[in-house]
Amino acid sequence: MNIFQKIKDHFSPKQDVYFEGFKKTDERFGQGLFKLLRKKPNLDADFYQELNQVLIESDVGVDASKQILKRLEKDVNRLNIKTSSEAIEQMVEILLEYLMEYPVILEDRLNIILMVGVNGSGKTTSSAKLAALYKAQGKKVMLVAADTFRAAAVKQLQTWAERIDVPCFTGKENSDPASVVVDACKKASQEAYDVLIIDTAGRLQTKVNLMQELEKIHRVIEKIIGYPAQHSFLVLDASTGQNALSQADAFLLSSKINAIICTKMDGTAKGGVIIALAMNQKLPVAFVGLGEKVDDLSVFDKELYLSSITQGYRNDE
Ligand SMILES: Nc1nc2c(ncn2[C@@H]2O[C@H](COP(=O)(O)OP(=O)(O)OP(=O)(O)O)[C@@H](O)[C@H]2O)c(=O)[nH]1
Ligand SMILES: [Mg+2]
Repeated sequence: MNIFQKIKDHFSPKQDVYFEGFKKTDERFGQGLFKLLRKKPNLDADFYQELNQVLIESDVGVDASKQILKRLEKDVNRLNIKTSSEAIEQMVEILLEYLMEYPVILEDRLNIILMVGVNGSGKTTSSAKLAALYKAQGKKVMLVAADTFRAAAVKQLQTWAERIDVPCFTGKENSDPASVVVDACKKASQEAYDVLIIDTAGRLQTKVNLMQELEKIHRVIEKIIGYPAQHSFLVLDASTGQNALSQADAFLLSSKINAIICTKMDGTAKGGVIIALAMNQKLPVAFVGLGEKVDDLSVFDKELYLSSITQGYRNDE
């Protein structure tokens, strides 16, 4: 079956939300592929050069683009591919292979989700969106304001918590974030919560002491509840493009990260950064932020992602 048919037939109730959220990336990627096919129906050296351009313009990045093209040229020979349209199909097959999902499986005990990332990446908003998602699944959820540096940060999470009707655990202003986490873990264990979502302060990946603080948070969680936090999510703002890759490198070096939450997809054409993160950092994506509203956080679905960013190509098939 044609890869485009395969990703089109992959049913998901989130299709409309994805198509709308990834519209800007599609304008670069999908429409870029469409123009490329028109211009270069024959498979020659120029085709690869221009395909490279489309990938780079969509923020797939230089290294990942190079890897994709190298693999594509091999496949073209191996599969005796003759036309540009077949080559584009094969490239989408390759992307599907490289992309990684992260299905969050909740355990039958307290589940701890830790949200980390640089300032303004979308940690607080995504924490609230996640809380709403698990609440809707019937889980007993609590938010934890471990961003104790700014009173406004605590207030922001509390406001969200009230809106979605989920309890929010807070500590004293300027108290040690790890001590707030300790108290929250104790309460969550005693009161049989299913999910604890810990919102942490934004931290520059270059600040050693702030990165050590994350380690301390991990340590106290394990000490109090007897096992490590199950899910540690690095929240990355997709509109920072290639900068998101260096953030990921630094966080991976000094902290445990299971997967990414890639936010603000709706406002950027740089959605190809997900491909770069999968290929360079081998990081799966758990959720994507597709807007500012509470239900604008969706589980990452790689077929649907590829389908969304190739609308401009497929619509004119
Ligand atoms: N359009 C859009 N905006 C988003 C998304 N996620 C977050 N935002 C916006 O990004 C801004 C920053 O979000 P926050 O959740 O406060 O970011 P943060 O990481 O908690 O920031 P700090 O706590 O200051 O480090 C807010 O205005 C959010 O509404 C998204 O997926 N799409
Ligand atoms: Mg915040």
